[in-house]
Amino acid sequence: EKTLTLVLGDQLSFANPALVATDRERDVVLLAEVAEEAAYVAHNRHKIALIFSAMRHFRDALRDAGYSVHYVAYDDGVPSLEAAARQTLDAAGATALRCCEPGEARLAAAMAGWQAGLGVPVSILEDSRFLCSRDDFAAWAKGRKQLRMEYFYREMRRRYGLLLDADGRPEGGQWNYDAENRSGWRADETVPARPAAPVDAITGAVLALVAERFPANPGDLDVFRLAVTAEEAEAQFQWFLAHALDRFGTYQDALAEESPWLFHSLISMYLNIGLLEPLALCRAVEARWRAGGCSLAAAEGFIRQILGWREYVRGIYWLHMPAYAEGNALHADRPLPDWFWSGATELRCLQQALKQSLDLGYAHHIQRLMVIGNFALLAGLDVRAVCDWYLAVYVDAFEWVELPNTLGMALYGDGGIMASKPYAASGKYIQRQGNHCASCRYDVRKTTGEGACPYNALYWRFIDRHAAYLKKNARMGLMVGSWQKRDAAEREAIVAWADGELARLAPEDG
Ligand code: FAD
Ligand code: DLZ
Repeated sequence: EKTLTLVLGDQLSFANPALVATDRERDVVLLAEVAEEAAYVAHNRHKIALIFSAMRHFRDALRDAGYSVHYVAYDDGVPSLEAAARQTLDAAGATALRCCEPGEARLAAAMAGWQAGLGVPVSILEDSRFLCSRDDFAAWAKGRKQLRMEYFYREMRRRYGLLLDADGRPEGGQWNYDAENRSGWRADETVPARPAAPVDAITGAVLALVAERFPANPGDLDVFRLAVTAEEAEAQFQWFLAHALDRFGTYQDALAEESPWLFHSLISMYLNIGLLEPLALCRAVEARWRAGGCSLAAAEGFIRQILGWREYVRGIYWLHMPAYAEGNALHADRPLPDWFWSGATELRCLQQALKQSLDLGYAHHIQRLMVIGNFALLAGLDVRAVCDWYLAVYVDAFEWVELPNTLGMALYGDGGIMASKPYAASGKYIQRQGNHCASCRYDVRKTTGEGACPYNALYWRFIDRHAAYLKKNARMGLMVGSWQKRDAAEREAIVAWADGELARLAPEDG
């Protein structure tokens, strides 16, 4: 039976199970640029350009490999994936459709109606590009009172034999070297210049299209630098191995004035759309360590992110959706300030993190979690609006990975499924991790009064507001206790100052 294989814009890999099942002689492959996917949030223009260019390059790679490919370009004006599938089924005379499962519950729910809508059998295949299947994760989670990434990660290390000694014990005697991954940035090392990927004719045409069709979306296309093929993405990763991995270990949690990415790998978007493969990256990093090319803390830290966190958040997403998206444990509902869309704030750390997020579609983990996310948590910004912002702004954002990180880890909206305590911090943390405070108009040593760093008073206001809830958490109890022991007048003054700052920075009327 001639079958149409639909390949989504974040499934651009020959290991895509729907392609593996495709008969090159008989079947037809469809890739489609459609308004529905390009507009369900105001995606960063870098993200749209990355996906469209990578789709077009993958189309050519598929044709070179002997597949018959039907390609719908954005200007063909086909509104949705379902419409593109309908058209192509008819044109190709195909009588069935197959696709690898999508990474977002929104699209999975829509696809569940396709068989009836299209009038042909539709098979949705399990996404085999992850290292832990949804069923395996659910089996691991079953019966556990509390899920913790660390235990999942150890099992994954064992399962894939990564960083283990000959007796199956963790190399170096410890599973986790997180404590060695937390140095603050003091600008006393050089950040190596990072090569941009080349812009070829296909990417050039896509950049022109995106500039014209998405004029209001965030993203400065003049600085587009992303890889759009598996080979280019691999070259970016090889650069990271040779020039950044070792220092990545040390500065994983650092914040720097000098660089938007420090020693981070900048590969999440390639992994998420299928241009790189997670196990190969982990094995390459292990090999680099075994060859003496980086510290064990760097190799373990990197592998933990890919083998541990990335798989873990995906497991949490599918285990708890769709209810997960409704979580708002701390009842946060303050409107997202407009300056989230411009970066126009005088808080230096926040300004830099927002600006690079909007312009490049990239911020590293600590910027996402402890600068932007922390502000949103302390200010009580509306959970749904913040999640939509993250989904729109980052090049690597797909809901399966964005939502647990934002709603769960950053905002504690899931009430503790992802994180054992809210990641709330005062300006002191931001100062310790980097050098933004030195260039900031606010004074991180002050909690109240003109020029005081807003993170400080907002932090205590957060503790005050959620004291009853946080007291139940073993890891937050001490902080609540120390706050409540303070003089009542002092507490009142801090909360009053924080309320004023909040009204100024994030007014209730948006
Ligand atoms: P590196 O710091 O070099 O890390 C290596 C790789 O590890 C990343 O490429 C990524 O694939 C993986 N990784 C690291 N941390 C995580 C994590 N917490 N969850 C999943 N994978 C992880 N990541 C996304 O891919 N898409 C998102 O939409 C996304 N949204 C986030 C939202 C918030 C609020 C937070 C706190 C984190 C989010 N992350 C997201 C995770 C992480 O911040 C990014 O993966 C990382 O910053 C990407 O940059 P990098 O490739 O330079 O990563
Ligand atoms: C993100 C995205 C965008 C911007 N455009 C397309 C598109 O035109 N066609 C397509 O197949 N996929 C696109 N994507 C990726 C999808 O939104 C993604 O596959 C789903 O969100 C599921 O993860």
